[in-house]
Amino acid sequence: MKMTLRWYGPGYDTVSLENIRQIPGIKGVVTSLMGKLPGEVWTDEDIAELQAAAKEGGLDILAFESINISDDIKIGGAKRDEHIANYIKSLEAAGKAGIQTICYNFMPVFDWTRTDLWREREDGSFVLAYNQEVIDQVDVTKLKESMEEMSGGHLLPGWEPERMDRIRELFDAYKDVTEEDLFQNLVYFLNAIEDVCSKYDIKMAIHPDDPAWPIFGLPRIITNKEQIVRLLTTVDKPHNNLTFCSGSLGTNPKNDMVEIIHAAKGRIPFAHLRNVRHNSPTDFEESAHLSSDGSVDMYELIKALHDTGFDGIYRPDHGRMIWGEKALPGYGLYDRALGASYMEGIWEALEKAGK
Ligand code: DNO
Repeated sequence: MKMTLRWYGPGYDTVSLENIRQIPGIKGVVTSLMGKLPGEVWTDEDIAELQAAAKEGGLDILAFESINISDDIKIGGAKRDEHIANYIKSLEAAGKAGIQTICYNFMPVFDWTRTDLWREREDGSFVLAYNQEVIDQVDVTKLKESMEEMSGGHLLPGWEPERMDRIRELFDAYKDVTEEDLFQNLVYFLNAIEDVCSKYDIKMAIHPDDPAWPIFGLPRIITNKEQIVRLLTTVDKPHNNLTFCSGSLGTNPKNDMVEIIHAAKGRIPFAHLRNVRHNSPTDFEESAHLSSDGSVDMYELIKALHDTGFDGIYRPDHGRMIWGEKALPGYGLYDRALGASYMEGIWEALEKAGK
């Protein structure tokens, strides 16, 4: 099991590799080519440059998070096969560079969604939060503006401005796409990339939808155990795997995440661990990692990973903004470092107790 931190790469991240490297137990970073649009090819040169930048900071890249999937692939649109061919080229380049874990998601239009990126807690820390009542009142045509306002001018990962500019067009394109269509398009994509994945032993690790239910009337298909098991069994191949994310699956208190880890045993090459505190049936916030601060029992989750022989990479995922830090929402240094140490402590205790 290898502890990592997400690093957004040169020019994007406020956290330096120098600092990341000093977190005890860190084995590498997970990163992405932030300037690439979904559907574009990642070349050998692009990847070599990113690897060199990480190396210069003394760290290896252990996974790509994410090589994003275009909406044409998700919708089954006119450019689907062209974009899949490009994706295969990107995987070829990743495989050649020795990067074998690829995190991605299949959420329509946008990645994870929060309504508040700077909610102040009692102790003066700031956290990401979600309130369904706010979402229900959002005018999707003004989503770009509201997100810019909420993110305090930071570029929010997963909400590329290019995508936001096409928001109306994208909503139209998804009008007739059902959950089943989306699922079948995911299966089509996974089957199409199987060869290149086998060639380089690449593990595709789908990230769950966040929050774990449909929003803005768009279909969502990776929200619970049944859907995850269906995907893993429909494409029952070594390249089809899950990024287990406690922050995403944990948004829905009905998800039994220990059960999900057991159901996906052997198919979790990557884990994102963060805690969620449910304040009401329609409101949650991202708390500190500690079990006592949130609604998720982190010990039970890490124990389930340990019990199922997890030997992939994991990361503390989002953290609170503390000690006056200013960083990308969720991606400061300090609280993620605390989270990483806490998890390493649980893992060490589990290892020693098992002996
Ligand atoms: C949130 C992240 C997600 C994740 C993507 C994977 O901070 O966990 O943005 O990287 O959903 O494609």
